[in-house]
Amino acid sequence: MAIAVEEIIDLRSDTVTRPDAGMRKAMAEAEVGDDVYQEDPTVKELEKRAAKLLDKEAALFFPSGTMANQAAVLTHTTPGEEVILGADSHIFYYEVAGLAKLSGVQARILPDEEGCPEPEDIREAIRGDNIHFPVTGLLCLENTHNRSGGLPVAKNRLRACCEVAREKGIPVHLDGARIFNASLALDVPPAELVKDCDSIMFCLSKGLGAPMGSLLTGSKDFIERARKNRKLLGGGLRQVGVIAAAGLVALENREELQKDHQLAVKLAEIIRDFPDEDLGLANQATNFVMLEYTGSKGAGWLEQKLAEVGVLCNKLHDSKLRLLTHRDLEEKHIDQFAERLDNIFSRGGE
Ligand code: TLP
Repeated sequence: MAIAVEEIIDLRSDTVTRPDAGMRKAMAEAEVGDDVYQEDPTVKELEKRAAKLLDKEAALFFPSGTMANQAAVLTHTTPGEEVILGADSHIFYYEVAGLAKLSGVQARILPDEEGCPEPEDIREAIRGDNIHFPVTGLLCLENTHNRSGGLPVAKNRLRACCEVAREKGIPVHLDGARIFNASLALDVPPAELVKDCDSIMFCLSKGLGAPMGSLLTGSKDFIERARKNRKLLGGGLRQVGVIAAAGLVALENREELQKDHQLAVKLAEIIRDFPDEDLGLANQATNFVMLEYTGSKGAGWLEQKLAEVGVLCNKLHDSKLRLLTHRDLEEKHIDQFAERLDNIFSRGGE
């Protein structure tokens, strides 16, 4: 029996959010200038706002989170150094080996299934003074942690990791693509959460709904050096105030991420209570829901079946699907998800 798919329910990522009417209006009315000459007033305003929000000296606008992360690594390190980071971190796992290709550094990966490496593992990984060893140049952390299922990393845990690095004079970069989700989930102001990190990247184009853009924040000196590296990476932009204007609106959406977290709880309950014994909830945190499917046909089969009934999600590995909530979804979409999932299994999963 074919199901009429009235509306696609896109749970692949919070990156699928589209700019709303208010954002588009702000974009149309934005004052602009040439940002390579640092003459775009809207970009400047956004950078000022971002720095203030995280209590850092300065900020720099980037087209994407990946470019901002890579520019941060490039700015903190010297080729031939070693960077310590989680085996499941976005910078290591999803950034096309940029560490090696762009910065010429070696990755020293540590277990981070729970969202963050152990401070003791970091301590052991930091290189000592030995003629055979590379120099440890940087520690990278991530909050919320994508591949562990959107886990928010507690303030004290971040602090403990940063302290180990600081003792050895090693800078810390935080991939805070979803730092405002972490802040809401932990009920800790964002500036306090990132206090011990030297540089922080956060994204406007995920749950906050902007069409593109990320900010890198840190000291004035660091940001000036990062500006040159952004140019090197091809990220020197011109009249980009039209995009920064959307970013300023996006920053006002921070509290609304709470709605995404609530929808994720509802989605998780549906999955947890689902009567098929092969299907269950692996975990839920912030706006992430991880569905576990242990049936013999595999999670790829379920991903395909869901797509056929208009539910899009991403397979994370053999038995897990990743479903993210975001601002373009409402409660009715979660109800529709439940109906469509029911339909797949009541048809015997054929
Ligand atoms: N994450 C995307 C994909 O790249 C996997 C997603 O759909 O979750 N850091 C973290 C923690 C991220 O989750 C992402 C995007 C980035 C950096 C990169 O941001 P963009 O996509 O702007 O380059």
